[in-house]
Amino acid sequence: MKTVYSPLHAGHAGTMELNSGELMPGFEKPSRAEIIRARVESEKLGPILAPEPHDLAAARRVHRADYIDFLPTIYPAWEESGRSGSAIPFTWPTRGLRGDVRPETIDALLGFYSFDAGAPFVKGTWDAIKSSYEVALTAAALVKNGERTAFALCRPPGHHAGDAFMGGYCYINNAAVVAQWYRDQGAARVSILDVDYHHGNGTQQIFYARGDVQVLNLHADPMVEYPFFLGHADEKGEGAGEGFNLNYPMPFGTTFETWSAALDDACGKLAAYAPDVVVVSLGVDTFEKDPISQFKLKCADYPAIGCRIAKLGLPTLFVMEGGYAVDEIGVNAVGVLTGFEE
Ligand code: Q9C
Ligand code: ZN
Repeated sequence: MKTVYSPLHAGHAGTMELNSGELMPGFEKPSRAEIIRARVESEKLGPILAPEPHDLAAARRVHRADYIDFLPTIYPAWEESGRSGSAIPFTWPTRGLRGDVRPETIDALLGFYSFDAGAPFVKGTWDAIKSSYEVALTAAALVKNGERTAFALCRPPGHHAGDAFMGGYCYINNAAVVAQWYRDQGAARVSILDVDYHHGNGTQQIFYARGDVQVLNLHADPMVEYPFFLGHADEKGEGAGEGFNLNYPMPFGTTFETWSAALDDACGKLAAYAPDVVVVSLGVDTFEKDPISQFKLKCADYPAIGCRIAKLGLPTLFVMEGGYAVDEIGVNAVGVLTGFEE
C-alpha cells in the first residue's frame, strides 16, 4: 500500500504540555512520525509519496470558517505580542459563561477555540497542521481513484478536533475532513472506525446529527480517562444521526480478548451500514507500554486488527492518530497495515 508523508510535520516540535501539575515536553513529538516512516520503509510496505497541495476548502466543510481562519493567524499574533515558545490556552468559556461571543485578544481566542491546554502552537505548528491535512486528502484520493487502501501518515493527529475546537494534540480533524470529502465526491455513506485509545470526541461532535457518516469508537471509558466529557455508551446520535454513532467504552486494563470482541461487534455494525468507504482513525496508544494509556494490547495484536478490518472487503483509508510508545510505534502502526494486506 502507498503511504503519504510530509517532512513539514517536524516543525511542530518542542511543544510543552501540562502533566500532573508540571509543564513538560509534549508526548506528541516529531520522532513518532519519523519512526513510523522508517518502519514503512524497512517493512517495504510500499512507496512513500509527498502530499499534493490543497487549499482549505475541504477543511471548511467540517470546521467552522472562523475556526479555520484562527489557526494560521494565532502564532504570528502571539509573536507580534512579544512572546515565543508554546502558545497555550489557560481559560475557557465553560457552563454559565459566554461561549457565543468571539473575543478579540490572543489568550481569549486560544481558550475560545479549544477544550483543553493540549494543543499548543509553536512556530512550525501551522505548517505541520496544513501538511497533515494535505497528507490525508492526498491519501484519500488514492483510494477514491481505485487503490484498495492507503496510509495517511498524519502528524499532528486530528480526532479530538471538533467543528470549532482544538485539543488533545489535534487541530484539523483529518479523518472527518476526508470522510466529508468522500461524501462530496459522490460516496453515499462513509464509516469512520476510530481505534485510538482515546474517544474521538471531535469526530463524534462533527457528525452527531448526521446519518450519512457512521462513527464507531473503541476507547477507554470517559468516566475515568481523557477526554472525559464525551464517549459514553448511551451517545447514539441525534435527529437524522440517531443510531449512527456507536461507542464502545472499555475499562483500564482491557486486553485484546475484550478489545477484539468490541472490534468484531463494531465491524458487524459497520458491514450492516454498507458504506462505500471506511476511514480508520488509527491510534496505537492501546499498546501495553504506552506511556499515557491503560490498555494492554501487545505487538502481535496489531496485525490481527488489520486482518479483521480487511475482512470487511471495503475500500479503506488509514489515517494516523495517537500512539506515544515511540520505540514500538512503527512496529504497531505498520503491523496493522501489513495485517490488512495479508
Ligand atoms: N497531559 C491522541 O491520542 N493527555 N491524543 C492529557 C495530561 C492528552 C491524546 C494528559 C492525551 C491526548 C490523538
Ligand atoms: Zn489517543
